[in-house]
Amino acid sequence: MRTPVIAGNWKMFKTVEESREYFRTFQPLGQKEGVETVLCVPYPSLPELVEAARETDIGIGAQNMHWEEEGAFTGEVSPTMLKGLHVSHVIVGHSERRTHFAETDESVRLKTRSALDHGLTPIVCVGETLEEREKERTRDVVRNQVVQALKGLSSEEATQTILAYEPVWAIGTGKASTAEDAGEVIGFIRQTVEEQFDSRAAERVRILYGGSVKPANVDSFLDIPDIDGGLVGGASLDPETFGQLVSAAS
Ligand code: G2H
Repeated sequence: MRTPVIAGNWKMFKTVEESREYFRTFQPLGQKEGVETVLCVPYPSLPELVEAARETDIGIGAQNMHWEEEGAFTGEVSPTMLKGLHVSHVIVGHSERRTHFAETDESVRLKTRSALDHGLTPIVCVGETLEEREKERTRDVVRNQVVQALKGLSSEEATQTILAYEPVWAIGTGKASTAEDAGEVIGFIRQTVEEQFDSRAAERVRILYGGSVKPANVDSFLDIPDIDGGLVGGASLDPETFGQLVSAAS
């Protein structure tokens, strides 16, 4: 009943020219029956890729945004600007932003609210650090991040978000969580959504796993019923590899 999502997060990689080149190869590979494919790319590549993806089912997303529509916020990009480009998705609260750019639960909440208000699908990232996992705080940390991010939304709005569980220790390290561990935390996130909203929201909201997803391990994640797809960094940078991940979900 939930359409799987395979979302690429290019992070700070690829010039506009490289993005154009990538998309030429990726376009036929990225459109598969029954899968929602999204590419979240650096701001400069957005106009080019939105245009290239116009006649396709591939969504083009940003990796961050400010929550205000405009203002004196040097270096920031607003939801109105993204919407004006026909961007469909935006990653919110990625751990790299929480760690390196002082993103807080409150800014994540404001961005999630604002994305929905502007018709953008927020991909809201949560996940514990290695230290938190070792102290057995995973559930507390993840529950708190989910509850704070979705605070104030209606049940229907909660279903319009995409959540991504990305254990920080598995990001870009090549060391993925086991599918069982990821499935357990994602099941717990679904339960948290049920407690915060209702069972309908819990059944409908898509929850992805992120952290060193690659062709060799993607099936193990997709086999877990609670896991609705992946948020993919490194393995999304090559169009053929990323195409394999989309195929795996179809
Ligand atoms: C986690 C993920 C993409 P990678 O950050 O969001 O990156 O797949 O490289 O671990």
